Amino acid sequence: MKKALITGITGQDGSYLAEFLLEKGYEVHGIKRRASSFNTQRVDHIYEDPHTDQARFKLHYGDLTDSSNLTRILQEVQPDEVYNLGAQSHVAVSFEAPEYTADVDAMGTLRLLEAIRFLGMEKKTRFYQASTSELYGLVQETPQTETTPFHPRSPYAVAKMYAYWITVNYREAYGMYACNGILFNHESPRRGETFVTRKITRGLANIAQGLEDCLYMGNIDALRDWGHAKDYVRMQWMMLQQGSPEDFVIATGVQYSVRQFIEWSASELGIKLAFVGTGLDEVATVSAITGDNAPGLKVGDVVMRIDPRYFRPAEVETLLGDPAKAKDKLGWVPEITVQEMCAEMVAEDLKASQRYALLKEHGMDVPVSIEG
Ligand code: NDP
Ligand code: GDR
Repeated sequence: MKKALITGITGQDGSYLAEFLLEKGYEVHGIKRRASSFNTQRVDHIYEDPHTDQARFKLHYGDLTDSSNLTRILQEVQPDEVYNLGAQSHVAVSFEAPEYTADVDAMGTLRLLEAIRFLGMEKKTRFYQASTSELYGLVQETPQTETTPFHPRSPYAVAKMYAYWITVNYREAYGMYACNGILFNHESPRRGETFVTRKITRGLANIAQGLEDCLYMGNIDALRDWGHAKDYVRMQWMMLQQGSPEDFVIATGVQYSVRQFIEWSASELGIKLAFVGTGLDEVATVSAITGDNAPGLKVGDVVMRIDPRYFRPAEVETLLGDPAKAKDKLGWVPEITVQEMCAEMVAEDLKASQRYALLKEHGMDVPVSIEG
């Protein structure tokens, strides 16, 4: 039975990858951080009682800032494959906490690679690094491929650039099977609540149910190439099954704006929006309501305003990936479109909002605030 170790198993990708690998028959080990409250919601459904001998899903306490801990876990687990998905992954937050972001995202990757080498596992253990389209930042060519030059635009992207190159370096210097997946934005109902897609689907669902008044957004003209996390974790695994290690761009090859994502999400809720004004004064108002998913709204209500607090000190305006290499060499193509993904996310968030609305009706407090 193959063994995999996943850092960031409690995150969006970690949870889908763990499911995927369990289905493939792997024993899956994950590193979770100690927190003062439960932080395993995304993997609770695949939790197995560790007291039984058959358990194939195992969690270990750890942190990418702690090399002795990483070394001990690697020695204990002896994984065939390591997926380094753990990171301070929020671009805007990286401007607030740049040093911590570098420690986890850059140095954390080095700590893992060095621990594999130190333990003499560099010929046995394959390594996947969660690299990112943020490396392209101020883009030098469109669409972006494996050879497009990098120009990172945030402390997050700069830290990820170190992680990218140290992965390449360990491959070249020590013959490690180590590769980078340069993944473009990917989302799902499990996406963190402060990333833009989930902020929109969750926020609009709450507004439709009368739980909140308005969605406050930053740069809604930003363009992204969005895919579904389920499609992207499949590719993470495929990259580690080849004859030799290589880096791949994973993207859909289609680009939309944040504004379009807002329109689709509203439309899934049976709301038509009109965008009025420009710049900081732009708002989105309800121009029509069809169906009964928006009892909290009427025509003319303002559901979105611009708040400059969500602007970034340096923005990545546009990203569009070319996944041709992944298709040609690995036969990978994304199966879920961004519109299907948006519909799935809205449906899930609407269910939660409807439950909260019911609780509120009965006098209970509900968690609806959105920052991010
Ligand atoms: P999430 O933010 O959902 O998950 C990040 C994971 O990393 C969580 O499990 C988190 O733990 C863990 N983590 C954070 N800090 C530490 C630390 N100090 N030590 C150990 N673990 C830590 O990210 P995604 O699942 O969306 O992304 C997975 C990876 O892919 C990340 O590295 C991200 O930067 C990268 N990436 C993501 C893309 C995307 O569009 N989703 C695109 C390209 C790259 P906790 O749950 O306790 O917070
Ligand atoms: P990104 O994702 O920065 O691309 O990083 P995010 O969803 O946070 O932003 C996408 C774009 O939307 C704009 N935006 C807003 N973003 C947020 N979060 N909140 C807002 O209110 C808002 N308004 C507009 C942003 O400015 C940006 O242009 C994600 C993360 O998952 C990274 O870890 C990963 O590496 C990259 O995707 C690829």
